Amino acid sequence: MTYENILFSSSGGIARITLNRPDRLNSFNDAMHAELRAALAQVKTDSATRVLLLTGAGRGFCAGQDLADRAVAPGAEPVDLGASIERNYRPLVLALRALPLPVVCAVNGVAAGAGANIALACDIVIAAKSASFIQAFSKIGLIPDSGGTFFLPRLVGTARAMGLAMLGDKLSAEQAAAWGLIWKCVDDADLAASIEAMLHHFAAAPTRGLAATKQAMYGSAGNVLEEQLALECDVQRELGRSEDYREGVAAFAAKRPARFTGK
Ligand code: T3D
Repeated sequence: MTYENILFSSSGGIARITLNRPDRLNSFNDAMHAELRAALAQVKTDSATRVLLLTGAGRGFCAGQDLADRAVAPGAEPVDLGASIERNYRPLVLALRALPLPVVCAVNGVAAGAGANIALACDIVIAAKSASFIQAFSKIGLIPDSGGTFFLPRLVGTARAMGLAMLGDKLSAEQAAAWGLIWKCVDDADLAASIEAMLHHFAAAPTRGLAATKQAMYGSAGNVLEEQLALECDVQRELGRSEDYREGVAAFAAKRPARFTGK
């Protein structure tokens, strides 16, 4: 597939996707969704890939749905937003969550609407100080989608989630980090270096264990303690048979850095 709305590359265990419609603040259209789906499928099937970066080109991260595609003539049939979510947003959130490797999101600028919640679907979110998060949906009569009504109350509590969702105010990256919405906020000049350090760390990390951490952590939302303890037991049993666990313990005993292969 040729990519026109995203940039996609992969090398050294690191896959990189850049949303690339900067003149529209990287808002989503159908073509960008299709390209994202194809790139994520490629990442999933490439066993050499051990971490994925998602970021945006230009001054924004992503402004959500391209509203130019939603302008309907007076009297015309409304756009079926449910169909759009079924086709595009729901599979995207689920694909990011299901990828068996860490997904790092570099929020380089404003993240609005579905753009904000796609960022929150990633495993580690680092934002530049000048970036912001806006649940813009309430301004156009919608609810936070792309997992917004799931992620927000869990990350920041119901009171803050309701304020963000109902007011649609801009939340600065610093405030987002202080509230626990994201992993951290860094000076704009430090974003690239912080992200590269994170990507190289994960490219040499025990990938299977990290994939299982995602599975267990996200699975906990639907479990009671007893079920979660059983899940931990099963997952740990499996990881105890991995090459990375053997290597980690051997490296600890030998007081040397571990050489994880992700197996
Ligand atoms: O529809 C479905 O399938 C259902 C799913 C919906 C999911 C959603 O995401 S709904 C929410 C959609 N997004 C928004 O409502 C956000 C709209 N954008 C904004 O509110 C503002 O642009 C921002 C707060 C994000 C940034 O403001 P600012 O002042 O920094 O930039 P700007 O001047 O507004 O935008 C720069 C350009 O990008 C501008 O184009 P121009 O005038 O230079 O030609 C603007 O029109 C364009 N742009 C920004 N966001 C969108 C957009 N164009 C199309 N769609 C956008 N979402």
